[in-house]
Amino acid sequence: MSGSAQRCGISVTPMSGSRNQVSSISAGVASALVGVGAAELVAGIVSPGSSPLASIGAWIIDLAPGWAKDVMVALFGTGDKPVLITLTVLGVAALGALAGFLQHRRPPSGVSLTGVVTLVGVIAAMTRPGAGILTPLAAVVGGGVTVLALTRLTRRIGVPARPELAVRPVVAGAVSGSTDRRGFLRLAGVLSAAGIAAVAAGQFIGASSRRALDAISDVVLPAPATTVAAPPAGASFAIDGLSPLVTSNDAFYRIDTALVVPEIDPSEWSLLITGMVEQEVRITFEELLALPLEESYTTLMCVSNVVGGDLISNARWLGYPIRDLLARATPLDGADMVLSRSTDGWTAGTPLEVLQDDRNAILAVGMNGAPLPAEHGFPVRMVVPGLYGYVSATKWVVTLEVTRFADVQAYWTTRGWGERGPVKVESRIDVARADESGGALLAGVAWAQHTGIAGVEVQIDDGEWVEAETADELSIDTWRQWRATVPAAAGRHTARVRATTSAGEVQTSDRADVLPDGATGYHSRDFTV
Ligand SMILES: Nc1nc2c(c(=O)[nH]1)N[C@H]1C(S)=C(S)[C@@H](COP(=O)(O)O)O[C@H]1N2
Ligand SMILES: [Mo]
Repeated sequence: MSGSAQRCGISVTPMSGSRNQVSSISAGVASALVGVGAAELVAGIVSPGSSPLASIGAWIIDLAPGWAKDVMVALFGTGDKPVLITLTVLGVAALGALAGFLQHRRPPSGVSLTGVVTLVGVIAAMTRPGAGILTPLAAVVGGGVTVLALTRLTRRIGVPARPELAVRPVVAGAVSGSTDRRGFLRLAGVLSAAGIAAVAAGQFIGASSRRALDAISDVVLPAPATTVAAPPAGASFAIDGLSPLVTSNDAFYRIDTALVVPEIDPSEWSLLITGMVEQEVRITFEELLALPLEESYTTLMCVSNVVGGDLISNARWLGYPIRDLLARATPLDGADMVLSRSTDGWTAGTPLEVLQDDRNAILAVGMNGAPLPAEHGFPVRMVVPGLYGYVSATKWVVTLEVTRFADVQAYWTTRGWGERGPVKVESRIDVARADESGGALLAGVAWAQHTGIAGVEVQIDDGEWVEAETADELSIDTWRQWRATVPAAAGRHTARVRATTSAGEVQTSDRADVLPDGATGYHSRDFTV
């Protein structure tokens, strides 16, 4: 049939059934490919970990039987990832074909199918390690674009071929004459190609930042020049429900303003020490790793930790003293603050003297024997014993500007939080329950970083304060476990705890809110004997 005779889309014979089917299937494939392209672009730009294709692919890998994985590796070697992506794209196209067919036959069944596939994409992405709040975005955008394209395209195909509709004038713009049909197929083809190009672009964009993430597992930390002894057995009580003395990286609390975790290629990272210094100093990751690194235990905590809260964790850090790096730059007289800046612009203002005294204020590269996890500041962060995180613990740190409190304000200080942020002595009850003795078992942690905990007392209801047993001190910079077995009659009780620092300061019962510089007050917990 020659198409040149018909141009204006007016026809009394709609496309035959099989032609309509070809069009609807093409529409479905094109919509799916455009959608997946949009999804991969979004994923590549926003967070490569959320690529729905890669997540579904990874899901398939997880679910696939061992032999299937072996076959993949045998057939494709290390190229199995692109192959998997290609296969998944083909699968999406096949689902798209089905959706197009269904949407044309029985709308909105194609849209429903798209919804289901989108949901699978969201779930696959959300269940990957490191999923964040932006993770579902890519799949949702992809699903939305697919639905939009699918409904628009299938609307142009006219009606399903049924005998009673054989002589029905087609709606304006519907695909009818062969020219229009060709135009339609060409449009579908262009959309499909654009979709595939977008998938490739998304993978390409994502790959560069994924390289940074892969870099974490590539980092080999040097042996510490100064090691810290393993925690003595006496520093931990074996009590169910008591916070472990050292927090695992996975369980470590996380607080930051970063919607998208900064991804830094360590080979491109450097730290600049600038501002009120005799000479600027720049140090690369390689140079930092070559320095004599020191291990230390420091308990980090957030100023937003309410009494009894869990925004506090303890780790064994590996890093280099900031004091020694500052010495290279030689701060000028009059400077009293170091404004540390993260790659994403976040800042903390730390008293200069705190970074120059003998405490373990470090540029940390290691956490519990591993490189820093991305969420905890990879490749380099600050750790400063004795200060809340918001004035000291800059993750993804790239600049230390020596300056003055009078001249600049850091991120949270401009928002009403205290300028200096020394930690306050606090204690927490993790465990309060009846025990075999007929009384109650209480246990928890107490902290006053860089001062140390001398003792802990507990109180049942409004009784006498009694001394709790403290575990051995790991370091004055870490929290300290405590436990107590106390007599308690049958019934409901309230337990309270308070700590005394090594400087003799008794924790105050005055309740203070977290704003502006940290909560105070006694933690209490109800229990029944
Ligand atoms: N770049 C950057 N670093 C940051 C923050 C941030 O928002 N951005 N938050 C700080 C705060 S308020 C705290 S309490 C600690 C928390 O560190 P963590 O997430 O490793 O526990 O990081 C600090 N470092
Ligand atoms: Mo914090």
